[in-house]
Amino acid sequence: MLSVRRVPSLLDLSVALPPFLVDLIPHHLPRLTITHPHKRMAVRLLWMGLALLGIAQVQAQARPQIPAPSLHRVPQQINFLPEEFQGTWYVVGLSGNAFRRANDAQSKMYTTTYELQGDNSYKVTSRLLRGDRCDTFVRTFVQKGQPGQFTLGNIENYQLQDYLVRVMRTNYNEYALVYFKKTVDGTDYFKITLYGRREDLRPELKDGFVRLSKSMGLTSDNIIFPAKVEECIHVQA
Ligand code: DBH
Repeated sequence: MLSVRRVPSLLDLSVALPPFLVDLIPHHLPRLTITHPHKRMAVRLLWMGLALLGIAQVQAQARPQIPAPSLHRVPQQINFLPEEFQGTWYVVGLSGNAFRRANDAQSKMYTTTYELQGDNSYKVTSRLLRGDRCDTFVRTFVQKGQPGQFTLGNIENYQLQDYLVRVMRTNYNEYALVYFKKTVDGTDYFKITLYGRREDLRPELKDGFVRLSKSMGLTSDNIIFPAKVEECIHVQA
């Protein structure tokens, strides 16, 4: 008798649960008349536990499920040549623990241009088509640690606790693989970009990028090949 009253109110809570949990909850259970007080309490605790699990799950989905790899597992290009790396790169591939193919399927190719400054930092300009407008985004990469590794200049102007860029592999005139890690509210987000000097790259290079991404714990669902665009992104030398 009591259970018929109370359990439905707990069930109402389950409206906020993700569908898979709602499906798991046996809706006929409240109809069973559990008369023993201890058993009623146990059932109530079970409902509450399920509700809390659901809330935890919803929160967890906002954060990346795949942790950033330990830095000693991230390769670094030896004898990095800052002058040679300059110029414009097309973002041919993009992977990371915040990317989902389902959500980012419409993502468009953009370019990032590296220009060495007097103090050896790079002025880094990204050019992209957003909606029907051209956007540019400028920041500074300052060398940190070995050549080919950088952090963000003026990081205090961004809502970031940490930012790291590491050129993993490049032949300078064709492709580059670059690792990025940012820390926001104590959470590490990482991404790998496959840069090309042109909008197209050899399939072997794309395959290598996919293998590298998977070796860092990512799945096919975290790997995107942005669609080619012609507007906004080309830069004359
Ligand atoms: O630079 C970034 O925006 C970035 C870096 C690391 C990013 O979007 C990400 C990981 O998801």
